[in-house]
Formats: sequence, C-alpha cells, structure tokens
Amino acid sequence: MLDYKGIPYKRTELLPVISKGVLRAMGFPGVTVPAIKLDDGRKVQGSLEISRELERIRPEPPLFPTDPAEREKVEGAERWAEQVPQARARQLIWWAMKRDRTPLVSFAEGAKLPVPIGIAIKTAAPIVEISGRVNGADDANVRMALAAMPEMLEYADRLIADGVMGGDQPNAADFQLAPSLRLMMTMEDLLPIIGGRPCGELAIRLVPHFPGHIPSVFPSAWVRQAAGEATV
Ligand SMILES: N[C@@H](CCC(=O)N[C@@H](CS)C(=O)NCC(=O)O)C(=O)O
Repeated sequence: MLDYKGIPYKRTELLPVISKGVLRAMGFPGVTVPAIKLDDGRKVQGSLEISRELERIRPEPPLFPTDPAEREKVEGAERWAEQVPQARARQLIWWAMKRDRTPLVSFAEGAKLPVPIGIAIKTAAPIVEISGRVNGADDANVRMALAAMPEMLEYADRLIADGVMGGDQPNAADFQLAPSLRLMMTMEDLLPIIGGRPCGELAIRLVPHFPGHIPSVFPSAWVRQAAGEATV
C-alpha cells in the first residue's frame, strides 16, 4: 500500500514473539505487526487501521472507492480477508513449522535480522512453539482450514468476478487478501490448488515475489480436501 501510494518508508523486520516486546518498547499500543510510525510520530497499528490512515494522509491513488455503496463492499471484503484467509494462513504455516522448521531460512531471504539466520533458526523452537499456540495452529484448526479451502477460494473468486476486487487499480481489499494467499502459495501442497485461479493470479500480480518455500507437509487426505476432491 505504501509503494502503491508512493509513500517512502523504511522497513524494520522483527522476529516473531520477540516483536511483541519490541513493539511495546517502541510505544505501540498493541503487540502485532504490521505497525507503522509516521513522520509526525503517530503510531498506527493493524492492517485495517493502516489502510485507512494511508488513505487519509495520501488520498491518491485511492485504496477505497468514493461511492459509499461500493466502498462498503470493498470494506466488507477487506474485513473478510483480514479475518478469514489471514488467520488461516498463519495456522497453516505455523503448523508446518512445528513439523520442520528448516524452511524458515527460505522466508528470511533479504531480511535484515539482528542475529545470523543460522543461529535464529537453530534457536527458533520456542518461537515456533509459542507462535503455533498463539495462532491456534493445531490439527483441528488446520484440518478445518484445509477442508474450508474450496469455499474460501470460491468466495474470493466471486468477489473478483463481481468487481469488488481484482480491478486494474488495486484497492484495500486486494492488498489485504493477496499477501495471505501468496503466503499460502509458498506451500508446495497449496500452490497447485490456489495458483491457477483468479484469486491466485491476483496474489501473484500484487506480490510477484514472496520469499519462502515449504515442501509438501500435510497428510494427502487433507490436501485432497483442500483441492475439493471427495474423500472417503
Ligand atoms: N489482523 C491484524 C493482526 C496482525 C497479526 O496478528 N500479526 C501477526 C504477524 S502475521 C503478529 O504480529 N503476531 C504476533 C502476536 O500476535 O503477538 C492485522 O491485520 O494487523
């Protein structure tokens, strides 16, 4: 959204879990990223709050339609993307990391971390454990997220077909959805399921390069469900 609006910024990468303490120390009210400190010192936290604040400080190009009815639809899609795909992406990824955290290295490509990446990965077990717990990355939630994948992707495709998302100019809902789907597409199990669809193409268009690669990790029956194939 910052790039789209042409707002210059400096990006600070934080390690999961440790990020909470850093954000608190910096005076942010909450403990989650994304979090932005503006030039005037104001702190804005949460992706929904950030899209609105950016729209206020730099209205062009717009993230929301001017027509109130159209805006309502985009806000609804943005909220859905923040609540559903965003949360499920985290559960899927942390579940996979609990199994095998070696793929973490691939996600750190280009990141400026305070410790060498090899050491960060070796000592990441508690971070993975806590992140898994905080995000509900357990078998039940992951099975549910995978079983609900066809419905979720169909809903996203419908929003695109209805013109709420996926227009020539990206809006706040596009920017909310694309990174979550793109993150899911780093998983070998999910790339073929999401990739060829309109929502997968949208994710690639908005986030052409997303570091990270997770080899096949889910039981094949769960993947078949995610693909919408009947399971016995
Ligand atoms: N839905 C919020 C939540 C953001 C969120 O949960 N971010 C994660 C990283 S993807 C985080 O900071 N987790 C650390 C924590 O929950 O303490 C948003 O879109 O801003």
